[in-house]
Order: sequence, then C-alpha cells, then structure tokens
Amino acid sequence: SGPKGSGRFTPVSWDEALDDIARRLRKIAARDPQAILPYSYAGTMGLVQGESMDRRFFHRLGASQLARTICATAGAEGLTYTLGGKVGMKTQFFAESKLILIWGGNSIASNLHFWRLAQQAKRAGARLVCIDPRRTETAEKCHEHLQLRPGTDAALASAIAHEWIANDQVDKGFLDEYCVGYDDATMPEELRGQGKSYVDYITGKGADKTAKTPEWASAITLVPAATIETLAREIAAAKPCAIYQGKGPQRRGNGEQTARAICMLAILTGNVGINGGNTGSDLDSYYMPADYGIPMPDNGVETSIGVFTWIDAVDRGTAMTATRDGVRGRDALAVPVKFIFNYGGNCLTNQHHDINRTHDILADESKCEFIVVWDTFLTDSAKYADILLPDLMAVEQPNIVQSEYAGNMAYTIAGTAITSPKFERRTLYSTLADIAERLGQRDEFTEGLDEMGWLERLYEQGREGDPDQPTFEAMLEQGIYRKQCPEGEHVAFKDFRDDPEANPLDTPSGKIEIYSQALEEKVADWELDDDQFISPLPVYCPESEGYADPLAEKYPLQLTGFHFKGRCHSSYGNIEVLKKANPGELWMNPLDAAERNLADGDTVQVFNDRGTVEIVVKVTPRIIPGTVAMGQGAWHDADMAGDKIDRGGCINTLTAYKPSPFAKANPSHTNLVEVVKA
Ligand SMILES: Nc1nc2c(c(=O)[nH]1)N[C@H]1C(S)=C(S)[C@@H](COP(=O)(O)OP(=O)(O)OC[C@H]3O[C@@H](n4cnc5c(=O)[nH]c(N)nc54)[C@H](O)[C@@H]3O)O[C@H]1N2
Ligand SMILES: Nc1nc2c(c(=O)[nH]1)N[C@H]1C(S)=C(S)[C@@H](COP(=O)(O)OP(=O)(O)OC[C@H]3O[C@@H](n4cnc5c(=O)[nH]c(N)nc54)[C@H](O)[C@@H]3O)O[C@H]1N2
Ligand SMILES: [Mo]
Repeated sequence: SGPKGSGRFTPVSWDEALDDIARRLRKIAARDPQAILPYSYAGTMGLVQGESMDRRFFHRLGASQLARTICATAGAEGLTYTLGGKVGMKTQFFAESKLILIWGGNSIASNLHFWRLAQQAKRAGARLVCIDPRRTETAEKCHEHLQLRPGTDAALASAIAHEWIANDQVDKGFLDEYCVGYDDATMPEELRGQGKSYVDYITGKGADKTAKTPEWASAITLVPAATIETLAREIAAAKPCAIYQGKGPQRRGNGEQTARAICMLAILTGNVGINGGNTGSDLDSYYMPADYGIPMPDNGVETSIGVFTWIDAVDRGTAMTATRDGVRGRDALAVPVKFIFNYGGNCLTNQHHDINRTHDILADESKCEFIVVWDTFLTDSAKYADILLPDLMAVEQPNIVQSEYAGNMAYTIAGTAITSPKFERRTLYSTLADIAERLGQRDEFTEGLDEMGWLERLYEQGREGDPDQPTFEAMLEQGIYRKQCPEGEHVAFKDFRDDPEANPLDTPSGKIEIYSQALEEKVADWELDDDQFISPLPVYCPESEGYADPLAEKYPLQLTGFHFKGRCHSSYGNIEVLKKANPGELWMNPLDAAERNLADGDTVQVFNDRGTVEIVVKVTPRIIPGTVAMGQGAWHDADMAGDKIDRGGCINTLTAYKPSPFAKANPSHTNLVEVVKA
C-alpha cells in the first residue's frame, strides 16, 4: 500500500493477505500478545458479525482490550458515583408527567423511542421544554426552547437549585431519607461543619463563597435570570416532572460533572422513582431475557483503558498510567499497541478526535507497526490500513441480532443471506477461521461449526432463558421476534423509592450520593491539567476550551457538534441523494456572521490550531450567538500529503484529543474555533 492516509493499495489475493496477517500476528504475539488491539466498532452487529466473534478470536491470542463504550462514557461514569451502577438500567414511564425537560438531546433525529414517550405525555397535557444551544428538530416541537451557551448546563442547574432552596421548594423529606450530602445533617459525619455540602455550595457558604443565583448563572449561560426563575417555579409546581438528559451535555470536557448536575434537579424535587418522574438521566431499554453469550476464552489481560484513549496506547504506550490516563487494573499500561484490527468502524480517524494529529501518529510506523481495516466502504480510516479487507454487506450473510435501544419492546432479528457472495468479498467469521488455521487454532476457534452452526447453537442456548422464543427453524422463517417488557414501562428506581433498606443503590452508602466521598478518594492522587477539575459535589466547572478559556481570545467561537439526521455517524455519509437532502452546513448566528461579513450559503473556513474545515455556512438565529455547530460524521476529505484542508466538513478535523478529567472520555462537543470566508 501507499503511505498512510493516501488510500492507495496494491491488490493481493486472499491467501497472500491472510498469510501476511497470520505471520504478523505470530510475530507480535511471540513478543507480547497485548500489543494486539482489536478495535471493532458500531458499523455492524450480531452473533457472527459485529465484535463478538472477533473478540473470541483475539481473546484466545491474549490480545488487549478497551473498556466501556464511547456514546456516554463521561455521563455514565459520573453518574455511577451519584446514583450507582444501576443508572438507566430501566426504561421509564412518562405518561403521567406534567412537565418534561428534554435537556441536550435531539430525540427526533437520534432517539425516537424517547420521542414516542414524550409525545404520549404531550397528548395527555404535559408541557415540553427543550434545553439546547440549537433550535433542533426536537426543540421546534416543544412548547418552549431555552438556548444556553454550551458547556454551562451545570451553572443553569445550580441556579434553579438556588431558587428552590431560597424559596423552600426542595423535597426535604426525600433528601433526608434517600440522599447523602444535601446539607450538613446528611453529610458523612467527619465532613460536617466544613462548608462542604451541596446547600453550602449553592448558597455561597462553600469554598468559592459564591451564591449560585440566577444572575450569576445568567452571565455564564446567557439565559436571562428571569427565565431561570420562571423555569425553577415551573418545575417546582409540576408534580411529577421528568428530566430526560440526552448525550450532548456529557459529551464535553466537563461531562462527568454536568451529567450529575442535571440529575440534581430530579433529586432535589423528589422526582426519582415515581411514576412520571425519573432520575434526570438518559433512558435505557428492555432487553430479551435470552442470553446468547458467545463462549469467550480468558485472555489473561489485567489492564484495560478507556476506548477513547486507544491512540495514547499507540503513541505513549507504557507511559500511560492509572492516575494520569485512567488505566485500570495496573499502575501503568503493560505494552504499547503495535497491531490494530479495525473491523466495522471508522474510528481510526473520521470518528476519532484530532484527525491531523492521529494521522501523524499512525504515519510513524515505528509506533503502530501494522493495521488491518475491514469495511464495506473505502472510508477515511481504511486509508490507514496496511491490509484492507472487503466485507460482505450485512444482508449478504446469515446473522442473528438482538435489540439495541428499542425501548420497552425488545426484539431479535434473524436473517439468511439474500444473495450469494459477489466479487472477492468474504465474511468475518470464515476468514478468522482461516487465519486461526494458519496459527494452528482452527478447531479451537470454530469448534467444528460454520456460521449457521454457531447461530443455531447460540440461539438454542438463548431459548433456555426464554420459553416463548420460537425454534431456530421457525425463527429463520419468521425473521423477527419481539417481546414486550412484562411491566409495560418500568419506573426506574421504584424499588429503591418503595423500600430503600431492602433495595439500596450500589453506591457505597446505598443512597443517592450528592456528595461522593468515593469519587473524592479515587481522584485524590490523580494528575490533572490545570484547567481540569473533579469535585465530589456536582458543581459547575468551566471547560478546558470552553468560552472562558483564555484561548477564546484567539478562537472566539465555541464549536459544538451533534448526531446528524442525514447519517448514522459516518455511515451513509457517502450517499449522494442523502447528502443532497441533508447538506453539511455550519450553523452560525446572524450576529456572528455580520461581524465576519458572511452571508448564508458562503463557503467558509473553520479553523483552530489543529486544522481547517471548508464548509458552507447556514446563517440562522436557531443557534445561540458565540457558538457555531456542525453535524458529526461527514466524510473527511483532505490531501494529507498537501494542505490538509478538509473539504468534506468532518468535525473531527477540529476536535481536541483531550480526554475528560476522570472518565477519560471524548469531549467531542467542546472546541474553540474561528471562521473566515474561504
Ligand atoms: N466529533 C464527534 N465524534 C464522534 C461522536 C460525536 O458526537 N462527535 N460520536 C461518537 C459516537 S457516540 C460513536 S457511537 C462513534 C461511532 O463511530 P463508528 O462506529 O466508527 O461509526 P460509523 O462512522 O458509522 O462507522 C461504522 C463503519 O462500519 C462500516 N460497516 C457498516 N456495515 C458493515 C459491515 O457489514 N461490515 C463491515 N466490516 N463494516 C461495516 C461502515 O462502512 C463504517 O465505515 O463516533 C464517535 N465520534
Ligand atoms: N440520525 C442519527 N441518529 C443517531 C446517531 C446518528 O449518528 N444519526 N447516533 C446514535 C448514537 S451512537 C448516539 S450515541 C446517539 C446520540 O444522540 P444524542 O443524545 O442526541 O447526542 P448528541 O447529538 O451528541 O447531542 C444531542 C444534543 O445536544 C446538544 N448539545 C451539544 N452541546 C450541548 C451542551 O453543552 N448543552 C446542552 N444542553 N446541549 C448540548 C446538541 O446541539 C444536540 O442537539 O444518537 C444515536 N442516534
Ligand atoms: Mo454513540
């Protein structure tokens, strides 16, 4: 192949390719198998596609592993300390809600399951309020839309809390019985009387001596103080009230804190665990009782790192530590990554941050020695492959897929190939079996089964957990099997609300931890940058590269992203008809456009120290002044041997590789840029 990123390849036969892959695997495994990183992604799923079979193959080799998913890492990790690991483990019933806040989620474009529930509530009389820097498709359909400056949600939440505390509107009974750290009386004993409780923070008796008044928040969020006061009154009066938190607010440099701060509003009003209320976090779905688990050999690896930090494992390797980089299971990473197997993902470059930086790291072949990419399209990530393998499309191979994010209706889909394989493309499983053969492990990997054999075995095993499930043959015939959550919709945390002694949360105290001592202890010896911050309380902290960062003098516009209606990430981003219907655009407020002499439809350059994107500007009051926005997932299109200007409009040319403080998650929506006419 040509240089990394060039996209030039020389055709070889499957035998040559597989011989080469097997030889490299053998060589690297002999040195240390943990230098091998299987990095499969969200492109495809199921029992014989997706990451399951490749995990089985690589676990046997002793390859390394990544922890957690990329979608809501910061939020989920943060909330674990407040609400425990059960967060969002249930769906939620909104029909009784009087008021629903849709906070940083564009559910019409990206999460229809929630929108269905919100509409049911709306028809029954609920008021919908959307909180987003953009007037999204969802905001258009709500009764009210509050535009705030991105990354400042925790300040807004704190000011609402301030109003309730000042006007005696919190649910004190709930806070006393179910929570730790609201006021001195519910603080851990040794911490009382030190100004460390949540009330102390809000009322200005804490370390920063600042009352979190609506005026204070207004200067930060750009939401008028009177609007904050009205919203506070409205939430307090609406019983029950639900706060649905999308993934936008937590996909940021201060995401862990923000997710916790928004949940405080549900906690303070005692809306947790009741019909029509919720925890203030995201939703989850009902899953099939059947367990189709693929037998996974033990890879004997003790460490894992956050999925976003894979590039550090290439670049800095064993310099990655527990207290600086969040390495789990050991003080430091044992071995740097030397071999990447990227299947069904565009996360080497297009979907990962700071593409130009990643390009330089991957181009240095003394770091990562070998990359295999396996996709159905020539994506930007594919251009970094040493060997690029063509897959069959999902509909061209047999598979069984279990439900994802399907709300209260779980499903299983079974399918057989609709055509015979065309051209030289091959399936993952049969090819892994051929590589295993070259490593002398075919029988251990396949157990003598082909794809249909595995599907039947795993499906039948799952049937033991769900007697209603049709037989394998009937399933192949009918294609889809659905199962309604037996309780209709769950009420999340209801068991805890009904009997907190018998059903404690899995936080250290068993209660909701507004003040988290566990978090405080965990990070006591962590090394953070000066502009990063972790607090045991859900406080507002400015973001690194937020509006208040001194860098804003050079790059005065905040750039925030969103999941786009015209694509699923980068998937379908190359389909011309979809691009025509959903053009890639940079949203900019008329005030910011006037300052820069820009008109709607102009081609502009969006840039910062990391790179430059060329894109068409959409001048619209639907975005708050001072902030610009573009959908994530557009196909990166730059001459990487030349000017590196990305004419495809991919936001990850501009995003920072700066893992969030303690989840070490992707701060995708937190960036500073400037914009000029191209
Ligand atoms: N800036 C920014 N970056 C982000 C995000 C953000 O909000 N902002 N969001 C992040 C999130 S939440 C996610 S989940 C990730 C998603 O990132 P990815 O998982 O990389 O998602 P896609 O870009 O859709 O890439 C899926 C790939 O799988 C391929 N594929 C599809 N079907 C098949 C198949 O049958 N076989 C094979 N072999 N390949 C197939 C597609 O062609 C595509 O290249 O992006 C993350 N990146
Ligand atoms: N059509 C489509 N649907 C998808 C996807 C897709 O790519 N395309 N991806 C899927 C996946 S894997 C995921 S993870 C989900 C993600 O789905 P969402 O939860 O919708 O996540 P985002 O699009 O990142 O952010 C949601 C909203 O947050 C806003 N936002 C950004 N920053 C802030 C902030 O600081 N404060 C507030 N209040 N709002 C902010 C954005 O403007 C956006 O409207 O969507 C899934 N659904
Ligand atoms: Mo995601």
